[in-house]
Amino acid sequence: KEEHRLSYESKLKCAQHSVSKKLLEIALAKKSNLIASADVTTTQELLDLAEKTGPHIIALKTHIDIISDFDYEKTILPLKELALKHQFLLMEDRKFADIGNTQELQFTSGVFKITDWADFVTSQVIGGFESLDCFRNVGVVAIVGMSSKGTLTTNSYREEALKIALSHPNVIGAVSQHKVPEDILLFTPGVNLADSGDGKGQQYNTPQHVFKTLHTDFIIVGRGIYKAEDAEKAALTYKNEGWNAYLQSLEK
Ligand code: 5BU
Repeated sequence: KEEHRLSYESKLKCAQHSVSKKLLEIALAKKSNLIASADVTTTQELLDLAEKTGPHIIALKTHIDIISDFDYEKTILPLKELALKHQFLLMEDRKFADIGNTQELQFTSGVFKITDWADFVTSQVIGGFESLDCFRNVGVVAIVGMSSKGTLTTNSYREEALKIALSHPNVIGAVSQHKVPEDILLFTPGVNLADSGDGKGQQYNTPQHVFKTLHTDFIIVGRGIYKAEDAEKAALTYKNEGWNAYLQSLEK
């Protein structure tokens, strides 16, 4: 028999980490489980997307190192203002993958100073349990499984990665294309309503599919939104699709 999934309300009751709590509170307040992935390459496009999608999303996912004209004052300060205005969190998809000391430097130094503005970050767990100790002031989403064709995140890798994710106090969730235990939040990229792939290895599923089969908590949508003619309308569509799919997954 199919197991029930837990609702956001019940996950909120047992949430330990302040970032998990915030995410779940925003999800319930906005009736949204949508994270927009801002894979754009200029500050203007980033801020435009944040302004348009802001009311409909729980978080904006950045790859801050692809912004060609990055400038802390001109890029981050207005982005933080938009996050406050529209009540969404900032998720930097840095995918750290080194020893703890180097990750700590990448997290705190350089031009991006991720530690100063990101609410949560993604990290590989390939460096082992202690490599995640440096992310003290943010939440970590551990990369457990990837969405791309031929990924090396096999069953046995995912099992070991999950052990680290479940036991580390800085970890709030996992990125995966497979089910994870209910005590960790599941973030699923590779979501698109129109395409099944991008010709570069990405593999897409629909919101319906990921909520029903993976019991995902949050969907991550990039090109489905920022490449759309009307990004705001697309965000609203994914928000509604995601929320309805979540409600249906509660009934099963
Ligand atoms: P897309 O345009 O919706 O394909 O963008 C997906 C985003 O999610 C993009 O920023 C990727 O870096 C990110 N991603 C992913 O697609 N698949 C994964 O397994 C992981 C991250 Br981990």
